[in-house]
Amino acid sequence: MFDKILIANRGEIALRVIRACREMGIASVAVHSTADSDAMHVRMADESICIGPASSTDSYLNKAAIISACEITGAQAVHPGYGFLSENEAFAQALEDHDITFIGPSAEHIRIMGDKITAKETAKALGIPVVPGSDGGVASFEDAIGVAEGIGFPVIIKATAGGGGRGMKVAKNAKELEIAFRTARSEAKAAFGNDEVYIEKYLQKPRHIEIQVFGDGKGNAVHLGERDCSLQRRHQKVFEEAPGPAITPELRAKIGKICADAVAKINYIGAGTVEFLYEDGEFFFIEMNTRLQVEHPVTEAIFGVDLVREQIRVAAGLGMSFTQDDLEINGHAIEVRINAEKLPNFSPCPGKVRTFHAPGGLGVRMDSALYGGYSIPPYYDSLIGKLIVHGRDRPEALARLRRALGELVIDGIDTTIPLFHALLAEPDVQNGEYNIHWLEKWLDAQFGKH
Ligand code: MV4
Repeated sequence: MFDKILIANRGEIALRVIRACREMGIASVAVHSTADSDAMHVRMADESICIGPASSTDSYLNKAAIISACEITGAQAVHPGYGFLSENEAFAQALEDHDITFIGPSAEHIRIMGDKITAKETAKALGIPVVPGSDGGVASFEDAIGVAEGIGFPVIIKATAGGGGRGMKVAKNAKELEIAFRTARSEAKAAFGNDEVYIEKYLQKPRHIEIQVFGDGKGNAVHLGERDCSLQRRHQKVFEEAPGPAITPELRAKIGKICADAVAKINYIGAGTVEFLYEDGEFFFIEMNTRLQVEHPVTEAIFGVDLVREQIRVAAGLGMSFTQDDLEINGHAIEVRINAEKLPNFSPCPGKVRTFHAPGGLGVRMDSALYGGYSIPPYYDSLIGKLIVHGRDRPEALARLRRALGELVIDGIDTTIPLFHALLAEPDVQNGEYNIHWLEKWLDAQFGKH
C-alpha cells in the first residue's frame, strides 16, 4: 500500500480523498494555486505545496508542476478527483513514465473512451447496447442523408471530439439535416480542432441513467447499479438519485451485468461510469466516464461502500474488498449540488461566506470545503457543496432532504439552495416522473426563457 498520496484537485473532492487516505493510514499531500492558500483542502491535508498561479491552466492543469510536487514530497500515487486532469491521457502516461501511480484507469482506456466514436465502437463490440446510427464518422452530406434515411428522423449530429453536450445538432428532416450537418462540422472544427461528426437516432424523451462499474485491472469487475441524473440544466447535473425511480431490479441486473462483463473483458481498473439514455425499457450507450464522478456518494450510500478506498486499493494492486454477490441495495439516496450561483440565471456568485452551517443527523452527508469566513475564489467551478441524504425508501429520502436543506445555512453569497426547496414541492419530482428535458422546461415555466 502507498505511504503517501498527492491529490491533484481542490474543493470538496480533495477533502473526500484526504478523508479516505486518513482512514487508510496514508499521508496526504494537497496541491494548490496561489488563490487557494486559505482553502480547506490545504488545511486538512498532512502537507501542502503551491503549484502555480490562480488560473487552472497554470496550476491544477499543470502536469509538470504536479509531477514535481510528487518528486518533492515523495508521493507515490496521484488521485486526480474529477474534472481537471482526471481524464487526461497524457497526464496518466506522464505519471507512469515517472513511476508514479495514477489512481484511475490506464492511459489507453482513457484514450479509447475520450474519443466518442471509438468509445461507441468499443462498447458495441463488448455487447453494450448503443444508439442506432452511423458506423463511425460521416464525411459528406450525401452519407449523412443515407444514414438518416436508414434509421429514420429525427436524428442528432454529434462531434467525435465533443462530449458533455457540446457540438450537438438535431435535425427533423432532410432540409434541416443539410444546415445542421454543415454547422455541426464547422462548430466542431472551431471548438475541438476536429471537424469529424457522427449521426444517431434522436431519442425524444429519455432519462439519463448511468451505471457505476468497478474493475480490479485483473479481469474482475462489478457493477453498483444505476444513478438517475436526468435533472440537468445546460448539461450540468443538479439532482441525482439512486436507485433510478424507473429502473426495476430485473432491468438493473441485466444492464449491470452487461457493463460489468464489458469492463472485466478489457481489464479495466478502478471506477468507471457507463452513461446511457433510457427510454421505454431500453438502454442506449452514449459515453463512458473513466473517473470517479461528482455524484458517486448516492451509490456509496445505498451500497455502503467507500469507492475512493476501493480506487486506492486496486491502484495499489490489491483486490476489491467485495464481490458482486456482496453488493445489495439498501434504501434510497439523493444528492443535490449546491452551487455559488444566483437564480434564476445561475450566474456564478463567488464571494465571502459569512456563515456556514452544515446539516446533520441520521442519513445526512454534507461534502463541502466551505467554512465561515472563507472567500470563494472566482477562478474555478461554482460547486461549493453536495448534500446527500439516505433513507429507507424514496419518500423518506425526500423528507430527509427537505429537512436537511432547512438546516443548511450558507450566508453571504447566493446559492442554488432555493431551487431545491422549489423542486421538492413539485409532484413530478416527488413521483420521480421526469426526463432529461424536465428541468429546462420547468425553469422556462418558472422564470421565462432564461
Ligand atoms: C442524445 C440525446 C438524444 N438522442 N443522443 C447530451 C450530452 C451528451 N452526453 C449526450 N446528450 C444527448 N444525447 C441521442 N441519440 C439527448 C442528449 C441530451 C441530454 C442527455 C443527457 C442529459 C441531458 C441531456 C440534455 C439534452 C440532450
